[in-house]
Parts: sequence; C-alpha cells; structure tokens
Amino acid sequence: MSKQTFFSGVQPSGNLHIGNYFGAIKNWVDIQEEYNAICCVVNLHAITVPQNPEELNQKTIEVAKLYIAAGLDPAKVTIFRQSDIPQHTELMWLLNTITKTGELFKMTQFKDKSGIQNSEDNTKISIGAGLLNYPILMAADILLYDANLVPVGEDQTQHIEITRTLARRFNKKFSKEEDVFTIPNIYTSPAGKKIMALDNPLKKMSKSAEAVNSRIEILDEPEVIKKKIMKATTDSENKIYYSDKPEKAGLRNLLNIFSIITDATPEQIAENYQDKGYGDLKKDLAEAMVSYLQPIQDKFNSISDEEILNIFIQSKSTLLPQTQAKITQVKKVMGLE
Ligand code: AQP
Repeated sequence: MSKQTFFSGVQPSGNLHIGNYFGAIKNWVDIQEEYNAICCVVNLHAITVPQNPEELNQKTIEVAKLYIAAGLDPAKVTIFRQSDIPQHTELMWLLNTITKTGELFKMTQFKDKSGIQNSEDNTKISIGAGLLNYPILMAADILLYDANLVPVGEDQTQHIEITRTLARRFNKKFSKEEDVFTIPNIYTSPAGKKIMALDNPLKKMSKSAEAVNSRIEILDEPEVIKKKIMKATTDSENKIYYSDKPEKAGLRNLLNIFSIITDATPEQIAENYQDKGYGDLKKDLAEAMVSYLQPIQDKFNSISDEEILNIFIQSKSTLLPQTQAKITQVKKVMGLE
C-alpha cells in the first residue's frame, strides 16, 4: 500500500524559535518514516509582510538547514523552496475564484497581522492584498500535493479549515467521476501545539514579535537562552504547581516546555519543584534547553549553503511533473485546458 502524504512548511520570516520546532518541525521528524513527507520553506508566504530581499534569500536557506538539523532526512523527505514551483501560485489564483472575501476577512492571523504598528512612527503599516489572500496560497500548497495530513501548530487551525472548505467546494462544483482534491486533516501535537511568549504568556511565541526576549530561538547561544528563561514572566505567588488559572499562565508555559524536552508530565515536574522557587526551576530548565538544542545547533553548523541549494534543485525536478499534472487536472475540469 502506498504511503499517505503530509505537507507542511515554515516561513523564512525571521529566526525560528522553539514554538516552530515543537509545534511543527519536531512532529514532521517523528512521522517522516510513515508518510510521503513534503516540507516546504514557504518564502512566498513570508513576503505577505515586508522583507529584505538578501535576508529573505539567506533565511530561506537557513530554514531548510534547520529542517535537516532537526532530524529530517533529505534522502527520504522532499525539502523545497515554495517559489521554485510555479503551480503554487497558479493554483492559488484558481482557488481565489471560489473564495469569498468574507471568509478571508475573518481569519485571526489576518486580523492580528493587519494591525501591526510601524515601530518608527506608530502608524499602521498599509495592508497588502497578499496578507488577506495568505490562506488561499496555503490551501494551494496543501491541495497541490493531495496531502492527507498537515502537521502544524494550533494557530494554523483556521487556515486548515478554510483549505478543507475550498477543497470541498471545488470538488462539488467541478469534480466529475472522482474528486479532484483530497480533503486534508490537521495534526497538532498535544504538548507543543501552542508555545507562549516568554514575556507575555497570553500571546503565542512568534518569530516576528519585536521583543527578542519573547522567544527562544533554536540557534540562540547558551548564555542568551539562560538569560531569556531567567527573565520569563511568571507571577508573584512564587509557588510551583500546574494549574489552568490565568495568573499561572507564565509558569504553566515553562512547565509545558520543560515537559516536552524531558518527557516527564508538567504535573510531575511541578511536583518535583513544589518546595523550590521559580529561580531554581528556570535555572534547570535553561540548562536542559541548552543541552537539548546543542545537537541541533551542531548539525546546523555542519551543513553548507551549497548542500541546501543542491537539494532545492533536486526537489524542484522531482516535484514539477507531479504539480504540473495536478494543475492540468484542475484546469481541465474548469474548462481552461
Ligand atoms: N508559538 C507557537 N507554538 C506552536 N507552534 C507554533 N508555530 C508558530 N508559532 C508557534 C507553528 O510553526 C509553524 C511555522 O509557522 P509559520 O512560519 O508558518 O508562521 P506563524 O504560524 O505565523 O509563526 P510565527 O513564528 O509567529 O511567524 P511569524 O511571526 O513570521 O508570523 C506553523 O505550523 C505554526 O503553527
């Protein structure tokens, strides 16, 4: 029996953090053997907000290196650059024609990002149409490969929902004997699906947040990781227990992160520290995090840019026949070919 396909990606829009890793990349690594794995560096998504072209190019290579450093095997997994496969944007246009603007305006990510303030003069940055249409490009990414599964963080749930809606709508409107698109399922891991910002545990950790102390970056130096964790927001009670109470959100986030890297439950960790202070917990978490990230950082440093560029070339030639065939199928049922 042939393997099912998973598709996922990360935007090269900044430095990757442990939220990207625990919410997405680690899950890809865990299931790469069971699935036909397609892992994209979604650089076309990144340009929905302003990017410096040279940095974007370099970050795209860096993200692919991190995929491999995290444990994806490039011999088994297709790692590629979104802009190398023109059918992503072609399918996006076709799906655009069956998408309602109301569906796009209600997306949480659009509402959040379209409210970004310009740090220099505090004015709102003007909103590009790409930011509004972002979910259609994401639907195209997924549907182009007939992905069965999309392993992502919880913040992407709405985007997977609209992907499913568009696939069903397209199938109903255009499919003949058999459905053109596979309806994908979301996969989020219970522990890592939403890592919160260290400086504000009510917001998710994000690579484009201005405060660098809000996130632990995968490539952060040990001293930086320690400083960031020691500064993490907790509460004034200074009592360690695992609870859903809003005022314990900071502590809960630290316990959740500790749990993922040690395989003990957050409750067990809390119990081990019940007679200790936040400082002790943070110090141990910082040390555990440094050791956890070290092998990923070492592997990252051993991969050259050339290796990645060769992988991009190879993946492009592997994927193009499949994506061209899919677009032909779509265009035929739409009366375009
Ligand atoms: N805090 C998080 N916890 C768990 N998962 C997360 N992801 C992002 N933040 C967290 C997951 O990482 C994958 C890649 O994210 P993305 O690059 O597509 O963009 P994003 O979701 O918007 O993530 P960021 O880090 O906040 O990026 P910017 O700031 O550029 O928008 C996705 O699977 C995402 O769910």
